Amino acid sequence: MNEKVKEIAEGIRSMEIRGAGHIARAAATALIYFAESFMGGRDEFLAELEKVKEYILSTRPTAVSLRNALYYVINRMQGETLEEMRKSIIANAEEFIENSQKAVELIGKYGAGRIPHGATVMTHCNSTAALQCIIEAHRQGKEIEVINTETRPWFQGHITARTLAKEGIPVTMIVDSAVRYFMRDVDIVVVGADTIASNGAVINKIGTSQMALAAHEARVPFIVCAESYKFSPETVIGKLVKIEERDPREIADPKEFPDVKIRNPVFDATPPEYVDAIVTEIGVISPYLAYEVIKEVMNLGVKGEENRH
Ligand code: RUB
Repeated sequence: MNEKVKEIAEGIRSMEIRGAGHIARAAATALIYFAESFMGGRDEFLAELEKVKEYILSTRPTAVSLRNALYYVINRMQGETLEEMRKSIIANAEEFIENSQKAVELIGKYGAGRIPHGATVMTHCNSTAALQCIIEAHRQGKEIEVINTETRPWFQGHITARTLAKEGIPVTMIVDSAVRYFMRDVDIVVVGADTIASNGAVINKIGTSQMALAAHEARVPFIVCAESYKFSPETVIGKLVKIEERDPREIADPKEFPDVKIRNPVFDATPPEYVDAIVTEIGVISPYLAYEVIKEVMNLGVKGEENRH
């Protein structure tokens, strides 16, 4: 396996590269490295491409962005000769990366419109798309402040808090279990997503669904920011989103807890009834329109051969 591809794949597995958008762009970048450096014949190229795809797919199971990025690049491949195919993979990957960056910018603009002047915003984990909305609202001159969770066990909230503080946005970091306690001070919740199912359920960092429940109870709007490639075509045919469960040692040393089972699921599903809107680059939609996004953007049944199985 190409060294650069390995480096990226293992970076995703070990969470050095993390967050659904970053993972997707990294997967596309890995395909560029693969295509650029491949030495061999046309048939070997196709066989090796399949192996690279499977290898990258194995790194993290929940974020559909990874899968959609790989399929975007590979399913659109054109050409008969090795050189044509190589060029096509590189062009498709560059197109995916560019589109995904533009999508985040647009989401920022649309999402910022939802954040009122003077609002206290709550967020969870570290989402580029959610942060883009919050930062854009601040840049538009809205006086906002943020309450963010530390996000155990990986503490992605530390990145979020530092990013917001650097932007000059007042930010208060809390433990994950303090979400309901603080919800009374919150005007809007803005989070990201790893995957959106066809019924509008949002799969995001563990704890997101508790935040949604607390927001629902306090009648606080709950907004999800997600590029269209985070919508899962597979869920249309009833496939469930696999929730990644990571090594328990990320939480505590099992040796210090003999006879105790430690579990570490890292994502959860928030049902659509707790989601007020999903901000995509296509526009702001109700979670109940998730299927329409999948139909429009993923060309279900045309390019999505793999999704039928
Ligand atoms: C990250 C996470 C983020 C989404 C969206 O989990 O749950 O909220 O991936 O992020 P992890 P983005 O740290 O386990 O990858 O908006 O950057 O795509």
